[in-house]
Amino acid sequence: MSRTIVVGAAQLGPIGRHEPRAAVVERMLALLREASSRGCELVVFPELALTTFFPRWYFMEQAEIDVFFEREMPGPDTQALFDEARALRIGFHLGYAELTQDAAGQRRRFNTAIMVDASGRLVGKYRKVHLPGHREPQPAFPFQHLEKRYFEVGDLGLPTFDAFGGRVGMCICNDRRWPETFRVMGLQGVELVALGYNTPVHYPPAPELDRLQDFHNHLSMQAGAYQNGTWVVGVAKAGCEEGCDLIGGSCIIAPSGEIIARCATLGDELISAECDLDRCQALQATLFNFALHREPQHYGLIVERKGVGPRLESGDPA
Ligand code: CDV
Repeated sequence: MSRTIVVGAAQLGPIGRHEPRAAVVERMLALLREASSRGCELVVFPELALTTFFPRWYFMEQAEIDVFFEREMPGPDTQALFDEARALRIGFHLGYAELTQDAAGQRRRFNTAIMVDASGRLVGKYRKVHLPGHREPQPAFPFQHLEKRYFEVGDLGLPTFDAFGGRVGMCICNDRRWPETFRVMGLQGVELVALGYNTPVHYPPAPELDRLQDFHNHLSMQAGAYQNGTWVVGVAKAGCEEGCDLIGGSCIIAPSGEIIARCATLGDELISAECDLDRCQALQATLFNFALHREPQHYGLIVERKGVGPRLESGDPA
């Protein structure tokens, strides 16, 4: 039986600070319908897809921050997305800011992504683990990146889910730069990783890297795909958003590490590709047969140490 799924990457152009959720959802519905006309079975939307990328501003009042968060999913504005996707028999991946509240009234905030299948069933949820940026405002920077202030580190690990006839995983934006992200999913036999991103062209702590933003985006995702023999679907929120330029370059990457479809604009744009999940075996069963070739007894530092420490003493090889 064929395990080929047609996947759409639904890049979004900029979203204004005061653009209503309902207007954004309308844009997403247009992409969803186009995906349907192309036979897509899964559509991937970006990180924090429903609003502008609000961590670029320092807000003093929690209430100002919370307007960007979803208290329920689906909620009043997102229900239409769920309804249309189910009617079109398309699954989707959606990034959003999640606000939870427990019985004691304790509130928690996460940078979250969900995967929903063609029947509207929630396949899985992921909360971003690698939060970039800073906790305190940086007055010298032209814009802020306050993810460390506004979100908690995700508490769900890096799980995978059986859906769409294969094993799927999720990560979010900065997660893609860390090989650990892909390897933890690779060790679960992941066959398709969906991820969204908001990546400014300008990186204030090291502006000499600005010219390489597109390169590093693809480098990270292509390496993650190849080294774990998995499909990767990376989707941007792109363009000039509230004066901040965000890279595009949304793409679908084969397990070989090759980009097989790529957005050409910085606006709302859908690309699609046929993803044969059986192609993962060409790497997962050979060069990257982990059970055969990994040597984890030599990888202890990866989990024992967080930052750089003293060098390892090796035995005298002579
Ligand atoms: N949203 C992000 O996680 N953005 C980071 C930027 C700040 C470097 C990224 O890794 O693309």
